Amino acid sequence: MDIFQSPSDSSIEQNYQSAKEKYAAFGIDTDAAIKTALNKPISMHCWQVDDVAGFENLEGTTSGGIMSTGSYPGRARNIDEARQDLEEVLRLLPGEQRLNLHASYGDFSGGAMERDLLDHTPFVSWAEWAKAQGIQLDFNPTYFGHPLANDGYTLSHADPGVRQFWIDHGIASRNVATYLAEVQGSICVNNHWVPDGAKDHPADRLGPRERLAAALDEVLDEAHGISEQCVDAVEGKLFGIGAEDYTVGTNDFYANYALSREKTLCIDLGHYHLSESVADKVSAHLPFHKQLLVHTSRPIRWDSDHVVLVTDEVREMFQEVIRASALDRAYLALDFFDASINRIGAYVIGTRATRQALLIALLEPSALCKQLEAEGKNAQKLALMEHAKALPHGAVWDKLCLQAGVPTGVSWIAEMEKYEVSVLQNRS
Ligand code: RNT
Ligand code: ZN
Repeated sequence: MDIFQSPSDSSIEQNYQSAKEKYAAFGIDTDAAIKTALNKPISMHCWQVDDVAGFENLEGTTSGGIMSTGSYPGRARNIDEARQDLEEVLRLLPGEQRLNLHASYGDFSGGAMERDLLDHTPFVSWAEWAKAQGIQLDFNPTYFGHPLANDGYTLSHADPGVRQFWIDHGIASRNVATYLAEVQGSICVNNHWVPDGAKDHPADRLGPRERLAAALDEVLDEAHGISEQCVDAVEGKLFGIGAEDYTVGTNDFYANYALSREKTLCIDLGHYHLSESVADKVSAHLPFHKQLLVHTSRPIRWDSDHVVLVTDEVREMFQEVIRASALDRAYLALDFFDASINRIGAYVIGTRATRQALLIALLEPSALCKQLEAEGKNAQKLALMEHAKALPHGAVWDKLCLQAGVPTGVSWIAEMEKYEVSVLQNRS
């Protein structure tokens, strides 16, 4: 028996009809949930494809406190291999996808380009590729993996020369994002994550934070003539490897920064204390922030960027977005990197899990739960929430995949294995 076989279309339809009735009993329209889940763009990160290496070939650089571990064969070694792999991944995913590029992933076949002097030309071939794939692009300045980032500080560096280099890179990244937005005729989210921090007890914690705020103000200055189509986001975190004691851009820092500058706040599921509910932050920020960017990731014991699964944390995050009717105020992106398993599989598992968690949230009878709560029927509400966990969302997910014309169930695994033999194993 082939365990990776697809269930038959008719059995998927049959199970779906029965699931549809079960959900309808609680006022949930499963067809509408599928449509919403399919139409919501998820911005896939480019950096799982090659373990966050990029295409600049810079020697002697540090990682910026993030680390991809593992040595599974088949890493994409250049831009052609990266695109080939991403195309394979896209074939296996249901729904609207975008791609999140880092500045270090430019097409530098026309020559190397320093980051402070970066222009849109290394991204012309990406824009063409994306158009051919029917997807749109997002962007990230790369404030790490560079000799001028090796001592742990970039935009908050005490040396004005180093700081200026990174300010110029930030401005350059906005120009690239604006270019991408123009050619694709839609917004381009430009996410600024800065690794700056210290291993141990800096005597001055304020100075770098003041410098980071001032440097970001220069990067984000509208005087640079950036169109509204470049949606700048800022991403905080708790710590990095080698920056265990002090991170300049913490979550508090950026919540204040984004709010006061009217920028988008990025919430990464791996960037908080493990016992904190990241989902609960959604409704804490929504009364103040117009929109949020969500990086789905999965921390295990630390910010380990494991492949996203349908965990309680991810489900609850989307539940909170849906309960708050805020899906149109949330940009969704992925952020994980695992070099210990087939990378195509990593992408498909993590991206499918993100969309599946969104679907599950859309299937929650949240209107009914809110109504019961308003009537003071809290035991009834709790019981319904518990019951909803066991409703047949898997049958709705299978229907979603069928409707999207992509492999259903685990049948995509056979595709991954075929690709591994025909493509990945030829990379030594
Ligand atoms: C790092 C941040 C950031 C990066 C990418 C590569 O902790 O999460 O988003 O993972 O920019
Ligand atoms: Zn992130």
